[in-house]
Amino acid sequence: MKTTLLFAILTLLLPGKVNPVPQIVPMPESITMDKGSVNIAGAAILCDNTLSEKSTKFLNEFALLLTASTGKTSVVVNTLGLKNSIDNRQIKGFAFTIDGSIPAEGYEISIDDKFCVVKASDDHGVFYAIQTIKQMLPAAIYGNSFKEKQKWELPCCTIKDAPRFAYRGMHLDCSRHFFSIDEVKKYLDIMAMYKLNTFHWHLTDDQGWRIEIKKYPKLVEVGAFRDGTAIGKDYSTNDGLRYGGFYTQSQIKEIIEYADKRCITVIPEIDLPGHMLAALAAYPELGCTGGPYKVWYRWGVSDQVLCPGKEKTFTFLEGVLTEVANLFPSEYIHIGGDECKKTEWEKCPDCQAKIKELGIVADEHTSAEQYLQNYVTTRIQDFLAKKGKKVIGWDEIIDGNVSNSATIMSWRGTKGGIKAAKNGFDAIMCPYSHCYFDYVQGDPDKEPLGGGRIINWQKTYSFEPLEGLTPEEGRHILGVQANLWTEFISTNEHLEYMLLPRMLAISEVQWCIPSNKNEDRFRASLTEHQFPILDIMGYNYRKDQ
Ligand code: TNX
Repeated sequence: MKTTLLFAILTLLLPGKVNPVPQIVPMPESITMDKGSVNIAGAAILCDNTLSEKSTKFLNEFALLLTASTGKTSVVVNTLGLKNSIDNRQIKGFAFTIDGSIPAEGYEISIDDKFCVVKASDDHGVFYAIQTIKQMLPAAIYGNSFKEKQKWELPCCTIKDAPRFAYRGMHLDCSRHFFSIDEVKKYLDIMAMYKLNTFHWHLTDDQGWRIEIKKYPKLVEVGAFRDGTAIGKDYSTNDGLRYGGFYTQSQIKEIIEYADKRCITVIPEIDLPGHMLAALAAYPELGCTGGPYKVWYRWGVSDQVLCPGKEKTFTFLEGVLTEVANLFPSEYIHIGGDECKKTEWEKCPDCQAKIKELGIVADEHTSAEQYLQNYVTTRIQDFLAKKGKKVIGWDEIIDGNVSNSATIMSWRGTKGGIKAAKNGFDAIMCPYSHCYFDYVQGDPDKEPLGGGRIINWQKTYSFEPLEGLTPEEGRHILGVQANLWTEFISTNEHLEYMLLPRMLAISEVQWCIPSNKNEDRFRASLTEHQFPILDIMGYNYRKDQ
């Protein structure tokens, strides 16, 4: 009896311990830990009418998740007297409000023993605050089902957070291999959890055209299917199996809406004028030789590309891009531009006549055919500008002529992005040295099939996107993206393995200020908290650290 009393007195007198820093990825800008916690089982979710309909939906979903997990009902209560309700402390719970002084996509959370108060800049800020709160709860919250003995406590603390970069992208190649609508949705789910906000959807390439275009039905009838696929890395082989698939425009709309509900913008890519064999197989008259062409069964860079010497090529591209621009609400459309071989253009009478007509002359650095590609880019860019769209292109589009206001996606290292920024244009960094998730993550003999270079998460994590730039030039770097090409990836299980955990590493490159990055802290977070979350959510990932 005496000891119990002594123990009780001691507990009251001794100062409690400050909570450990929660294992959140990407790490917030600042976290100050306090003592104590609040149990959020059955907590009310208060908001005021500064919240948009979209943000209120986020809260409703959060309330459903809490109810399902804790077994006690949480509801959203819209209260004009938000401040009074919090000050009265009659109930415990959450309180959400919008505060325009917080930087875009940012939020502030302060948790004491009764309330978790969230101030957010905008819809993204509300959504990201919820993601952070979920990561502060036990991993079981991701199971979305009742856990009897689970404690649902949030540690008392103060968090201030906003992203370092506005563009936080993840790319997916659905041409080389086709991924179903459900698989794409699962991909978007994991992106949203780690605060990525742009999905770059690679929809066309030599090996398959994946987007329905009503004006050109053969693009999917013919272009979406190939008669076989090279086996592994031996391009001389062909498994002889018909392979393909495409997304209808209504499925595309479904994906755009699904992404939007997770604060993700979908940017479609129509890769031109190279990487177009699937379109040429459908409409051979758009090529220099007229074909015949076949949807490609192997990987690599084809000599067969669109013919810019023929006006009907532009009629075609404008028809395709009109439907694409109408379908996708994104500010940007990606027009590819990578790896366009010029072998056919050099021999093609139409291309050569076009070069003459345009008065193009080669110089010591740049061939006439390269300048012809600059002409294609500018012409398509002008066309899309009239539709209110800006363009993004792979860094090849500034080979030759840089006087082009397109946003450059720098993949052949960072030099393309640096060149763009130094010339006053915007760029997104996705160098193959750090951001190519088609490459293997370890010893190629032990890893599932992938590209030849080794990029483990540590390598991705070490990327500094503004290296080599002055602060002024750095402002032109909109952000960072990782690319997942799928030549060697035919199943969703393999796709997730290549994505994870490298996408978590890129999320810190995109979100965190450099001084907040810490490989040891990140590694501990992976093994102790993030991997259990991925397990609960049913993702496949590389476990070796
Ligand atoms: C280069 S990156 C490509 C893709 C390939 C990738 C394989 C880029 C713009 N083009 O067509 O899939 O390498 O790593």
